[in-house]
Formats: sequence, C-alpha cells, structure tokens
Amino acid sequence: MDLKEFKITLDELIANSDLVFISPHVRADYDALASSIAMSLIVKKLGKEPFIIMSDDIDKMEQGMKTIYNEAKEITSFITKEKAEAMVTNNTLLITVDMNKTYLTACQTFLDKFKSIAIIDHHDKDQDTIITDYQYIMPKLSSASEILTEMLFMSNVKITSRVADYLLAGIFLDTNKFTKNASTKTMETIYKLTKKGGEIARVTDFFTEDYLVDRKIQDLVSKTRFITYTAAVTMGDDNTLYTREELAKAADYLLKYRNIDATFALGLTGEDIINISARSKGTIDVSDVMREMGGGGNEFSAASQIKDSTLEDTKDKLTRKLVPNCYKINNR
Ligand SMILES: [Mn+2]
Repeated sequence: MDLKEFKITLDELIANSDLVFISPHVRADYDALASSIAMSLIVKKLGKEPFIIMSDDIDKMEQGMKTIYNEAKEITSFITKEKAEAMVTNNTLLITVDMNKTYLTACQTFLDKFKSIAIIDHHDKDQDTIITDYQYIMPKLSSASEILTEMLFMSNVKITSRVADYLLAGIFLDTNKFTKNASTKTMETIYKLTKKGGEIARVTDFFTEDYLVDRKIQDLVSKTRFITYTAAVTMGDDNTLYTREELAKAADYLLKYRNIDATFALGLTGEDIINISARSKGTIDVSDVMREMGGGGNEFSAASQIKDSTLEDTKDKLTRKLVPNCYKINNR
C-alpha cells in the first residue's frame, strides 16, 4: 500500500473514533518520541484530541529526550498506560509508531480493548506483530520520523522549527548521524525539515553526552577485540551495569573505523541480564546473528537479551555464531 492510500484510511479511522491514543515503543528513543509527537499533530489537525501513551520513567531518559518531552507537553498530551486503560472507550483508535510488536507497546495487556489499531513503522514484521488490517510497515525506510514527516506534509500541518528539530533527531539517531541506511529520500526529508527551520546544530545538541557517560562508553570501546578481521566485539566486566543505549552507542562508535563491517557490544544491563547491541555497515546482516542469539532487528541494527548466562559464555556463543556468518559473507 502506498502512503497516500494508507493516509486516507487512517484519516477515516481517526475521524470515526471518539478517542485516539498514540503508542511509541516502550523505552522510547528520539525516533519513537518524535514520530509520536508528529502523529499527534496530524490527529489534532483532524479535530481530535490525541493522547501519547508514555509509561517510561522520565527521570531515566537521557537529557535530550527529556528536553523534547518537556517541550512537547506544551503542544500535545502524554498519559500513562494506567490512565489510558481507564480512559479507553468502545470506539478508541490506537496508532503505534516506530514499532509493530505486541510486547513493545505499554498497552500490551489491554490491546483487545481497542476498536482499531493502526501501525506506522520501519521495523521487520514477525510472529509478534500486532494483528490488524491497518499497517504501514516499511523496513527499507530509515526511520518512523521519515514516514511521519511525509505524513505531516500530506496533512498540511504547520511544522515549527522545533518539531523539525525533533524529527531530524529521530532520523539522525536511526541513521547513525545520517551515515547509515540514509537514502536519497531520507536526504530529501532532511532537506525539507531544514527548510522548515530545523537545524542540525541544535539536533546534535540533543545528543551531547555528559562526561561520565561518555567515559563509560569509551572504556567499553577500548576493550574491543576483533573476532574476525572485520567484526569487532567489546564486552563489559562483571561489575559494571550498562543501559542498552550505552551499549548501542559503543557499537555505533566502533562502526566508524574503515576495516570494521560489524560491531557487537555486550554487557550486563541488570542482575543476570546480558544485552548485546549489534551494528553493521550492511555487509554482515547483524539481524541474522542476533536472531541466533534470541533477538532480532534489521541488517544494520539489531540486539538481543540473554538471561541466565555469563558474559564469557555469551561472548563465546556470539563468536561461534559470528564466524560462520562472516565466512559466508567473505566467500560470497
Ligand atoms: Mn525508529
């Protein structure tokens, strides 16, 4: 389905609903938050009051995300999943953005209460994808923000310079600073957003790290070992807890080196919980490797979570899965 057709259907769904909720994925990132805000502006333009379901701990968000969240409260409404469940009527529409899996929405436990669900996303579908006829899922596109930018233009919604900044931040994140999976179409979207007053300099400000977090990520980077000539793996120690974002940043950082095709950062994210963040320039499909480790993603960006294992054992297992995958590529 092309976006125009989908948009016509979605506009009808919105018009025929008495309440519209928007759900980004849990542990929202810039792309999820920006696309939720954009979606809410489209709903408003159609004369309905939207609510973005946000059950993440705001205090634990990184600074740039907090800034966007606090500013966006002035132009849209955020509610917790408890409030949403209490408000849901027999004619409520749920629009999920930047995700399509049942376990990634804060409304997982009451999904059956929605009259309709529409999905706007750029991640692959799998057996956990929410079942609905209303889907616009385009795994080739850089980000949900890219899709929502086009939808804002289609809806003639006024895009302020600040909303343009948010959407640019979503694209910036999902394309590793406009370097990965950024098509001509992505560049066109960036151009359109900068014409609306969005500024890359302000966008990079969102991502400015505080010193201690940056040191932690660089420590991880310095522990990198090469499993094959082109695959880099770094592993935290038994005494350091990381956030998934920190692991993702270490993996992103390592990808900048010329000889490296794929990067893997693993570390403890909780008691007996290990996370792996994987990134690729595209030659090694990291989603294949992460699927074998119980996770998923796309060829450029994937992750997995492992319970009841040790860091060493997890690294050994990853290495065993990784070597044949690299071999496959190098002998293609
Ligand atoms: Mn995204």
